[in-house]
Amino acid sequence: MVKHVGSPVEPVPTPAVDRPPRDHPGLVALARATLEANWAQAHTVPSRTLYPHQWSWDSAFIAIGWAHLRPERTWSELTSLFEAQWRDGRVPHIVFNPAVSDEAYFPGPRFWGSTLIEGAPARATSGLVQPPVHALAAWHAYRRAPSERGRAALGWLYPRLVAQQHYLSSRRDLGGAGLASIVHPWESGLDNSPAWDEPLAAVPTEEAVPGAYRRRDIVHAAAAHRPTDLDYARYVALVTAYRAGGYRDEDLADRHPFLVECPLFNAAMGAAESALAQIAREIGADPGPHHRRAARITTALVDRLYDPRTGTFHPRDLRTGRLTPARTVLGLTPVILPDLPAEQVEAILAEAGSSRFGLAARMARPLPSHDRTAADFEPLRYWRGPSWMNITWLVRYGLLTHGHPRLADGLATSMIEAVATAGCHEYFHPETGAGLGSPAFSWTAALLLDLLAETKGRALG
Ligand code: 9WN
Repeated sequence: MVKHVGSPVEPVPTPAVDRPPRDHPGLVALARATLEANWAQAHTVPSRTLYPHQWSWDSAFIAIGWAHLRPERTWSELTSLFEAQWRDGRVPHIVFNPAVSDEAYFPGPRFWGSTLIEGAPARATSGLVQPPVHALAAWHAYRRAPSERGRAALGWLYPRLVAQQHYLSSRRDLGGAGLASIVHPWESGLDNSPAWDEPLAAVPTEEAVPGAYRRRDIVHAAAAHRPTDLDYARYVALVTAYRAGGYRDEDLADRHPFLVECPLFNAAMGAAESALAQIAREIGADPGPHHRRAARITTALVDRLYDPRTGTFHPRDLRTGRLTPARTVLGLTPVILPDLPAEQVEAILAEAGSSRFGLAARMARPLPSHDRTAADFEPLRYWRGPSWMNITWLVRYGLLTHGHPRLADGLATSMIEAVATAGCHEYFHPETGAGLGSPAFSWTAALLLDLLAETKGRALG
């Protein structure tokens, strides 16, 4: 079996991935070594080569992993991220490390120009956001390792998490129906998903100057696995448009070429309210408003993004008013909502259990990011087919929430097997389980620890 495809060996000390351990203690040691090697003072980089700064939703997942090893780092990870929160409440999707050169990642701090924007922090950041999984992660990590330090950190985080929700549910409710819109595929976290093909195709690239920027991702990963140059031109055009308006959201509905309501993003926003209700109770605040907001978001998500004809959830393109047609793994993610109605839970189980995604108590292959039977399914390309640990973890979390432990176990086993065979890769071939992308990826290691703790290594037989 191929161990890792098309990505060079990391130039920093990383755990060996040639022969990953197949036993529980060995896998814990691999995950620990991966996270330790990616730790950078107060946060963890997703990958030393591809992503040498702090990423927003990565830090949420990574915080869960640290709860199993060094709980104080859980709180350091989340605190350092929220210290870069903007005055309007947005939590930037990248917080740049000033010690790393501007050229190490594209688009770097100079391109974003955040420090020129009023209300942005002194530390350079991007101007976009990512799925708000932080409240859920903070609560989950706290329950894994409760402590006084943890409770104090929850107290510090709580108003900031509330401000993050407020930003998303007010300034980003561009459709006016109670859901947040994303303004860039990078905000979805599933950047290159076929879900964005339609809305992205409408983004003009005429102003893109050939050679004006140099992609860094394809220095570290195989170009055939990454988004195309045309996709990048559109990504850059979207950032340029948002930046030109000072990253203001007020009149985006009139001028921005990409506005989409994403099922995962909004499911995360709803699940965040449920987690905030738990956090509020723990720190002596009122959980009531959070329960009410969670219920409103779930209702809006079902009304706006569930298609009874396909029996799954789809993103809504606000430019056309239509749901985008691809059946991607995004459609399964509303299962993380604790109050999702039984009809939609059943629909998700049917979609997940179909030949498109292959969910079962015993899974021969890991969960793909896109419909296996689709003509545009690409097993090697970023988010267009490969299996990812964080999505597997989220869907599994939802299955447990809705009382399906055997299916949840099936998902965990398939992913643990993939890591035991290939190492802590960024993503995995959905048919063979071969490792792809960065070979020492932080959220894979972090969530592996969480899965191992819950399954006690059962997956390894
Ligand atoms: C752009 C860091 C991030 C993840 C995203 C993943 C990828 C960046 C990129 O890496 O996105 O934000 O350069 O491709 O798609 O989910 O947070 O791991």
